[in-house]
Amino acid sequence: MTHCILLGAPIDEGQRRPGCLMGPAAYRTAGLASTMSSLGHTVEDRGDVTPSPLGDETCTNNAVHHLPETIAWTSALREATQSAMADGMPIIMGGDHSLALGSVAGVAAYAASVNRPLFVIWLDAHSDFHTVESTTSGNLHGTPMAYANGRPGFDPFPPFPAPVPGENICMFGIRSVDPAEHAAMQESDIAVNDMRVLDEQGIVAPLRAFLDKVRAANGLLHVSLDVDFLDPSIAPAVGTTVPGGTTFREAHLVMELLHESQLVTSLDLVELNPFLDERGRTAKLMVDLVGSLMGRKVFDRPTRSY
Ligand code: 4U7
Ligand code: MN
Ligand code: MN
Ligand code: MN
Repeated sequence: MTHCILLGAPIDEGQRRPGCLMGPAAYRTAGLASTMSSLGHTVEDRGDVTPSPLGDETCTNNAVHHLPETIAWTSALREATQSAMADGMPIIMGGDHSLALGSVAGVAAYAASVNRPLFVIWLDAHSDFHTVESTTSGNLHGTPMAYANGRPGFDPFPPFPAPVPGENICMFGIRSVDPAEHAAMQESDIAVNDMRVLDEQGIVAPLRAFLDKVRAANGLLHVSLDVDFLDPSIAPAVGTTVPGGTTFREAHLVMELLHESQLVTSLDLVELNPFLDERGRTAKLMVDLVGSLMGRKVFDRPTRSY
C-alpha cells in the first residue's frame, strides 16, 4: 500500500500551444484518485501548486520564452515535491514537461537529504536535453533532463541541488533528438533506448537491466511520463506528436514491470493537452497506465523475484 500525493502543476509556459494547464483537471475528471484507491492505496490531493513570485531573470538566448515564469514554477514545485517525498509518493499532474525542472529538483534534494542515490526513467519521444543556451525553439519543456543532469547553461536558474549522473538516467521511446542534444548525449553515460532499441530488443531486457542497477544501489526512482512517449494514434492529446511511438501494450508492460520492481518513488505525468483530446481518451489512457504502475493486473501470478 502506497500513500499517493497528487500535486497539480497547471503549467503552460514551457511551450507555445495553450491547453496543458487543463491537465490536472482532466486527470481528476478521468478518475486518477479513485483508480489508485480502488487498488488499495491511500490518496491525498494537495490541489494545484501556486508559482513563486515572479523574478526578473534574463538570458542571452533571445529565443527563450517565459523564463521568469518557468523559474517561478520551478522553485514552487521543487518545494512542494520535496516535502511530499517525506510523506509518500508524489504524482505531479502537468502541465507541460517544464514542470520536471522543479519536480526532479525536489526529488533530488530529498534523495540527498536521506543519503540515497536518485535514478530517473524518462519515457518520452524527446530527450529534453537542451540547455537554456542551446534550445532553438526557446521552449523550456525541452530542457529538464539536462538541468537534472547538471549540464552547464542554466545560469538564470538556481543550481540543481544534487545532479543526477548520466549512468543513473535511462530513456525510453526516444525518436526526436536535436543536433545539440545529440552531441551532448554522446558525451554522457545516459542509456538512450530509442525506438530502434525497442524494436530490436523489446522493452523488457533494457528496463530490467536498469531496474537491477537501481535495486543494487538502494536508489530512489523517479519516472517522468510524457504523453508523446505513446504513439499519437492512441494518444492524440499532445502538442508535439511524433509518429512511431510505443503501442498500448508496450506502454502498459513498462508500467507493469515498474510495479513489479516496487522501486518507483515519484512520478510526473506531463504534456497532456486536454484541448486536443478526443472525448477524453488520452486522459483515460494515462490514468489506466498509472493504474498498471500502481498494481492493476489481469491475473495474479508469481512474478519475477528480485
Ligand atoms: B517535450 C524540441 F525542437 N526538441 O527543443 C524543442 F523538437 O517535453 C522538442 O519532450 C521538445 O515534449 C519537446 O523544442 C519537449 C523540438
Ligand atoms: Mn506563451
Ligand atoms: Mn518531454
Ligand atoms: Mn516529448
